[in-house]
Amino acid sequence: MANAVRALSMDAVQAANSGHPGMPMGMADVATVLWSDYLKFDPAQPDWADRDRFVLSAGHGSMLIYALLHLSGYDQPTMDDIRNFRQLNSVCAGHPENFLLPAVEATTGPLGQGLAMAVGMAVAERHLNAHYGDDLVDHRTWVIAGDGCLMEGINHEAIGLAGHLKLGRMIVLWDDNRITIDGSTDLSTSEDVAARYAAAGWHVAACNGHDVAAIRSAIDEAVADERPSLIACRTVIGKGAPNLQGTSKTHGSPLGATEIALVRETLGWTAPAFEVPEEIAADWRATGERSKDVHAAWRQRLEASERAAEFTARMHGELPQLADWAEYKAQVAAERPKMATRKASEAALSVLTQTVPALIGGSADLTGSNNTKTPSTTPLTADDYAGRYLNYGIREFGMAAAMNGMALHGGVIPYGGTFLVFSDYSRPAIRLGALQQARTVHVMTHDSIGLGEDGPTHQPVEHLASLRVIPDLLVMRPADTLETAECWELALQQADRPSLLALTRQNLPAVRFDAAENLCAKGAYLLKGATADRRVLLIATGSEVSLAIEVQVALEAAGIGADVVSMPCAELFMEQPAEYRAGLLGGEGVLRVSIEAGTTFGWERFTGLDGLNIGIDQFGASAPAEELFARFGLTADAIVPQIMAKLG
Ligand SMILES: Cc1ncc(C[n+]2csc(CCOP(=O)(O)OP(=O)(O)O)c2C)c(N)n1
Ligand SMILES: [Mg+2]
Repeated sequence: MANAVRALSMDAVQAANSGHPGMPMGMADVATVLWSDYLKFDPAQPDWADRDRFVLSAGHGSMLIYALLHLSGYDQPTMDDIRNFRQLNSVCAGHPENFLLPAVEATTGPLGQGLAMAVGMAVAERHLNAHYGDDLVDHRTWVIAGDGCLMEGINHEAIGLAGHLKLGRMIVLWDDNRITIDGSTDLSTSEDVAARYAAAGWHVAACNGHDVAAIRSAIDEAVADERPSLIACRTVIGKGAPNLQGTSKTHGSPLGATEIALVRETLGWTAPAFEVPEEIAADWRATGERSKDVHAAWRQRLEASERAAEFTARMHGELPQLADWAEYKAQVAAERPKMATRKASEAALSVLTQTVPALIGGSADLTGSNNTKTPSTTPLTADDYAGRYLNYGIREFGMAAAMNGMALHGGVIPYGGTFLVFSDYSRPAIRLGALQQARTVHVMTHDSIGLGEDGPTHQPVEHLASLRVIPDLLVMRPADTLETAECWELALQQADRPSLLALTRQNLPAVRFDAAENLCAKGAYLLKGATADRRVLLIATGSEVSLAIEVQVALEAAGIGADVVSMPCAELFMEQPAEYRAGLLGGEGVLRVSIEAGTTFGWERFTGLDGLNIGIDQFGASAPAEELFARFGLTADAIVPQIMAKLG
């Protein structure tokens, strides 16, 4: 059975003339044992809520999962898909993509992130178990990881979190082949990986990854242990290739026709490429039948459960009716609070976390600054998985990756906070979340020089622009308490993409007084129209919207009409019909001015090349916020003359 995986892998890579045969050939035995004896799965229903989660963290070995899925009886990938490995429109992409194959739990390829996402899946599993019981939620999270996944920095964050939370149902099978692309791992590491995992509170076992009995006993040990487990599976990369196995040559290139013929001889594998002898195919199909009864029994329990509808809706990511929400927004509109948007976020979350039990909050050790904790979100700990607030520790990347894993698991909607400037630390996971269509909400506070005294290390300048370039990520920068509420509502409604809220440390005056319609949904809207003949269009975001209003007042006093457009979310604006966009921003001879306390990069697309872009194209400085806004020219006094000069 393992040789079927080897043959499909080497033949698909050969046909594509690109890919990674070494890892699937090396881990074929371990994976076959996992599929045959342990993994709880039903190919007839890839999205069965209580299936075990399997994450191929070493995503370059994608042929391993494609072979396993095909052989065990999933509808997809078909053998034709495998023949078209790595070709345009094949579901068998170079690296496994969760949006192409239903049974691929996570998109992997950036080493280390798969394992870190699996931590989030294991958190979601325990959390839902605490709420719905063993009858409905009781599964494991399995990971296959390579040397690279363990070497990446994120591994430290991920296993630290998993060990601390005692995620005993998570088991990592480490492809301990001591080879990476450059050659032997001796070239680059002397680390005692087992000791490191043990120090993080993990159970560590080892086995010969080509000895079925040894693999079984190591997995049995891991299953029995209460801690998360790492199993070091000693393997030979490219196992079965007589001249190349054990070398980095098998890592990422086709073996070549000659070597492939020798593999067939060595393994006694006589079937032609992309054919599996019926006897072996039948054994593989039987692995896919293994959990049928377990699945049927689970389905009966679900049907008998009073909470079946609620559980199913939640696993499908449906939002409940937002109780008290309209009242909350109306109250904000009436009260017009002067408030930092991070506080406004907390206020919105207090209402939302009460009505949306799926929301799980957290922060990378900045809870008091990110304002992410609410009365409804008690701590989620190893002693109480039912809690809804994760103290992620100072692990921004690990947090964002775990949030992706939670979202992909389903049943929970994670949000997590840090300072906007540290989005640099979590960015690879923000990107992978967007690619994977995962609903997460990144709460990024202290979103400009407005944070003041902490200085340029803590003051984001280029971050808004750099985050806006990530496809399928909504970057939202609300201007006041009401816009913050609207942005939160929108973020929750994005079933298949992440959002990032950029929020201020400093207080902001209210600028919106009517809650009847969620205007942020349009991405940008006319906040305050010109009274005099319109010659200027001011476009601002977040804390600079109230500044734009000051500028408008000064211009109007000088007889120059100016519109103020609030643009909390450029991405949503770009999704509006062309007429709406042109209606809002268009107009012959109107000077368009952007105002944002960050780099001006990219604003030309809304102001045109002959517009005016007010921003900060340099690093900030350490001082009280008000002095910084003056120092960097973000005051009406500094901006109005520039507009006058430009108007001529
Ligand atoms: C973050 C990241 N950096 C680099 C790469 C490129 N890369 C892919 S596989 C690999 C080597 C990984 O070694 P190992 O995990 O031991 O895989 P093996 O060679 O054993 O299959 C590298 C550097 C990547 N995919 N992700
Ligand atoms: Mg390796």
